[in-house]
This record gives sequence, structure tokens and C-alpha cells, in this order.
Amino acid sequence: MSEKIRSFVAVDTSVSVRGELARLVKDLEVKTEFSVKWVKPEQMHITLAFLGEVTSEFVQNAESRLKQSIAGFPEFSCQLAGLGAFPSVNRARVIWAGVGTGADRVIALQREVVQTLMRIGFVPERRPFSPHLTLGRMRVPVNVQFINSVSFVSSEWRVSELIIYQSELHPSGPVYTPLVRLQLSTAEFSSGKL
Ligand code: 2AM
Repeated sequence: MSEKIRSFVAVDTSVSVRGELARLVKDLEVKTEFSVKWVKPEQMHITLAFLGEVTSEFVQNAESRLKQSIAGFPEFSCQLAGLGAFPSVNRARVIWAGVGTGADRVIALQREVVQTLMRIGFVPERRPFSPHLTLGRMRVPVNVQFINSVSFVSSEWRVSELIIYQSELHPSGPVYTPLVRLQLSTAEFSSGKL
């Protein structure tokens, strides 16, 4: 039986946005008196679909299907804005940064990814997709009302690729490794230059 790969489909930010996120986390660390597992800024991403444990054949199949389905999906600009918590600010298990500019494109891209993967057996989550970038996780629910007074707006970056990541769980925390990078379409930009 082929070995299973824990994986997910995501989009990344940029080097400078990761720097901004590192500063944000430093600021939040000072403001939290409870224990939070902060995501390392270099591992932060916006998840579009969590695939779970899948075979390498599934990953290859997903790669070729997604390559086709996103071939016409144009690159777009994105910006993080605002902080939020899941499932609620009063009983938070996750603190996240929201998506401002480009949120509609992230939602459209997520829909495209999910619809494509459903054709090869992917079972999507029932809850509606809420675009976010996870900053930290708590073992027990806590009140994080303080995030309402933290203002955060990142600089803009260009989302130009989809990434299928492998997630390996270690005692020191998860390690995410890109397995596949799929380019979005640059057609919008090149057409003007032709
Ligand atoms: P998140 O984006 O809300 O943090 C890798 O674990 C990524 O897949 C994380 O970014 C995580 O969510 C996302 N994910 C979604 N559903 C998950 C699940 N059931 N278990 C683990 N990760 C999940």
C-alpha cells in the first residue's frame, strides 16, 4: 500500500508580508498572558483546501487536474487586514489575520480548487470558507477580546501560484514542505505587452 501524505492546498504571502507578520506576532505575544502556539512566520499561509492523508497518486492527480483548471485563473493582488478568532472571540482556539483586498479572488480560487478536487474524490468541509491566515492556536478556548483593539493591515502582494504542501507533524510543531507549485495565469499582464 502506498504511503500516505498529509497535505493541503494553500497560497503564500511574500517575504515582506512575512516580516510584517513576524512583527505582528511579537506584538501579540506581549499582549497574551495565556499559552499560544504561534505559527512561524515563514510557515504562514492561506489554506484553500485541507486534503488530509492522501496517496502520492492522489497528489499527482490533483496536480494535473488543478494545473488545467487554474490555467485561466489570473494572478491577483492580496492584502491582509484585521484580526479575528475561531470559533469566536470569547472562546477562541485560533487567532487569525483576515484577507482584505483580494478576498473575493481568494474565495473564487478556493471554489475552483474545491470543485476540481471533488471530481477526484475530495470531500470538502461543510462549513463555509472564510479566508484567513492562522497566526496562533490555543489548546483551550480563551477570551481574546484584546485583538479588537489591534489594528493590522499588511502591504499588498501578488498571488501568482497555488501550492500543494506536505504537512509533517513533529513534537516541536508541524513542518510544511511545498510538493507542487502551480502558476496562475499571467495573461492579463502579458496581453498588454504583445
Ligand atoms: P488553518 O489554515 O485554519 O490554520 C495545515 O494543517 C493547514 O491545513 C492549516 O493551515 C489548517 O488550517 C488547515 N486545516 C484545515 N482543516 C484541517 C484539519 N482538519 N486538520 C489540520 N489542519 C487543517
